[in-house]
Amino acid sequence: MTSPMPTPSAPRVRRTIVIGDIHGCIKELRSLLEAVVATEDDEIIAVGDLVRKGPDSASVLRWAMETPNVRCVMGNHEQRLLTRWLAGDKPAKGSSDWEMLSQLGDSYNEAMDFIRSWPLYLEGEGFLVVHAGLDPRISELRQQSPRDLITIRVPDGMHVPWYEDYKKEQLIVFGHWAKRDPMMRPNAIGLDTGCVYGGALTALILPERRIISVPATQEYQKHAAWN
Ligand SMILES: [Mn+2]
Repeated sequence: MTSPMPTPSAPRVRRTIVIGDIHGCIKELRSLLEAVVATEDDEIIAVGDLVRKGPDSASVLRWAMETPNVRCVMGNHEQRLLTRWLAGDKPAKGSSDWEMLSQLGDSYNEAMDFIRSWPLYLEGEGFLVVHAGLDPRISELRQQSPRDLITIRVPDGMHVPWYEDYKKEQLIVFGHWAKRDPMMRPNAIGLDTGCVYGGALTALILPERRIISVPATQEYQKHAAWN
């Protein structure tokens, strides 16, 4: 038997791997990175909400801090953490924030400073990564409100999700809205498949638009309404 000749290698396109809402699910994050065969040549972008709700936010933050090819955009949970930290509020003993603080120990301030550096969105070749989405009635990205970028689902005064009215070509990759399955449209891809609720952790590989998910190993928190 002859083995097939290796095909002459085309110039390798750098992959961008976008990862949905992690919420402290370090185990699933590690399996997902294995499943996509992530290397240091890949650009990895986390869509926000790396922390809270789940089992080990400290380890997820450490991973993001220590992996040079990882970038993150700001989620609503990071924003809330930051707001409290900047106000000098200490998390209540026994809360999950307190647990994260104790686990991070001396690196807690460093971790908060790190989160503070995360942008509200990241743009790449033909795509934009943002935690929640944007108001489709506002065409200038810079005029979007931080609140919308971080929390939007159904825009004020509208009756449908923001992406129903989003008509531009640029692909928006987002998280925040937990669904059973990734939401796939030509110009919008939603990656929050509710890992912390016992769903799955999902990655999108660009530019090929391949989806890879790993199931949650347990239901870390109850989700009121899957849809
Ligand atoms: Mn969120």
